[in-house]
Amino acid sequence: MATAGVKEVRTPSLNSTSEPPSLFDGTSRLYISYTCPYAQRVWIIRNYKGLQDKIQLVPIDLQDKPAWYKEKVYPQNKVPSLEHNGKVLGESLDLIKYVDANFEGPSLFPTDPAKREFGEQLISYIDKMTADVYSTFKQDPVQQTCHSFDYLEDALGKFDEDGPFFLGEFSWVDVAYIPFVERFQIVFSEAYKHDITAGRPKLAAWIEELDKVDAYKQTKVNPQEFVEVFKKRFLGQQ
Ligand SMILES: N[C@@H](CCC(=O)N[C@@H](CS)C(=O)NCC(=O)O)C(=O)O
Repeated sequence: MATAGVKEVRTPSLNSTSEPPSLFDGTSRLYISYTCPYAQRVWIIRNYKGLQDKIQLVPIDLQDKPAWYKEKVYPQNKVPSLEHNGKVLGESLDLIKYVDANFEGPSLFPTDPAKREFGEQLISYIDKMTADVYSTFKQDPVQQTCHSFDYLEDALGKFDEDGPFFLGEFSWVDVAYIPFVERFQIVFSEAYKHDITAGRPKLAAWIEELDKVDAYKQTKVNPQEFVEVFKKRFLGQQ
């Protein structure tokens, strides 16, 4: 098992010139991209459960994808996908549940029914929250995203007596949100000179605590690389 604190070496992404791995040979593989927030969710879970030796990471270059990925691995042609027991499964939120249920290691789903219910409620909001934030980028993001970040600040108050995470303890809800909040924090700071945690002490503390979780730390996006991708994709700059 990779030791906590030791940085996992990031192997180069596979592109259109790369050979496929020996598919369906019994190895479990998680296909990701180093910049994809959806893939990052499953990567964090894999690390947190200590599955570095059980689930091999296969990084894909999304700008120059290998044809075999769509043809032989995952016809939807997106990351993440997980090759396990002769099948390939996708969709990051489903994969979080699948890895939690089908592999060894600590569970990220609390047993307390009130926490389970609140967790589902927070997850049901996540696609709207991220879409709302992305939709403001060509307008006035600092003003227009206040309610989205305030929602997170309020949510972090619900179980704060148990800890700084959404359900008190670290859970799948934190894993689902942090890749997006990480990117928003970078973009707001770099492109709009705005700190999304200003006036939001719980959000600030949440990010600070997550930064201490090695399973997450290992997966963080390279900020410069992400800003470049963001400018091209969301602001139409070359
Ligand atoms: N709903 C999917 C979304 C996955 C997704 O959109 N992944 C993006 C990368 S972040 C992708 O693979 N897009 C295809 C491409 O860029 O070619 C999930 O939660 O897993």
